[in-house]
Amino acid sequence: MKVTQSEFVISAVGPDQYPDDALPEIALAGRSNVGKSSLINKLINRKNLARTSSTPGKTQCLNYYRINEQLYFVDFPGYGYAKVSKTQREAWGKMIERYLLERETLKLVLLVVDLRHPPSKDDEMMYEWLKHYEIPICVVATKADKIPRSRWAKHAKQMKTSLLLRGEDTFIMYSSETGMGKDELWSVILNHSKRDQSNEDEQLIEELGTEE
Ligand SMILES: Nc1nc2c(ncn2[C@@H]2O[C@H](COP(=O)(O)OP(=O)(O)O)[C@@H](O)[C@H]2O)c(=O)[nH]1
Ligand SMILES: [Mg+2]
Repeated sequence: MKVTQSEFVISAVGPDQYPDDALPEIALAGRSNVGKSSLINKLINRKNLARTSSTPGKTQCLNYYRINEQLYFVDFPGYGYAKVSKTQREAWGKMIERYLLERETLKLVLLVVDLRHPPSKDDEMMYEWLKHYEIPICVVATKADKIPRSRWAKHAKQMKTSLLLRGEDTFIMYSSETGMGKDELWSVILNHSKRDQSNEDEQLIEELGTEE
């Protein structure tokens, strides 16, 4: 994927601020500090567009990045940050839940986890939540460069087993340092952003047809 244009659009606090141009959206969920911003930067070859956060957990917004006038990356606020109050946590949950339930342009969630460690309880809950809503998921296990190649397979297996990863969901080992997994991830993203579009077009044509 050749990224010729990428820009930060908005830190949205609610639905009325989400873009309304109906481009496909790829959301990123994961623990604070897991490497979501770095993942986006590596994908689009920008050093610092998605700022690698200095104060994790602080942002309670959905950060929108538009890529090639073709799709959006939507960076969720990281979960599992200890210093966040219960009220903030609940507000986070409500915003994310509403987005996941109502956002028609959402095509795929990248669940970003740390390949070095087993998934956290929050990772497991997020995965089950997404399954419950029948949202397509790609699990991206990042920071692969931080463990030796000889242990990749073992860590991957442990991650998949602990998450109870279903066969329909892709699992990708990734590194924002080396670019490992980047091409594979782009192909999953593009595949999902195109998916349903033709179905939706057909549906629209059908609906228009019945109106006459
Ligand atoms: N070695 C290595 N470090 C990473 C990788 N991804 C992120 N990091 C580091 O992990 C820290 C948190 O990354 P960031 O992207 O800000 O995480 P976010 O809070 O999920 O957005 C930063 O210091 C990054 O440089 C990776 O793939 N490899
Ligand atoms: Mg970040």
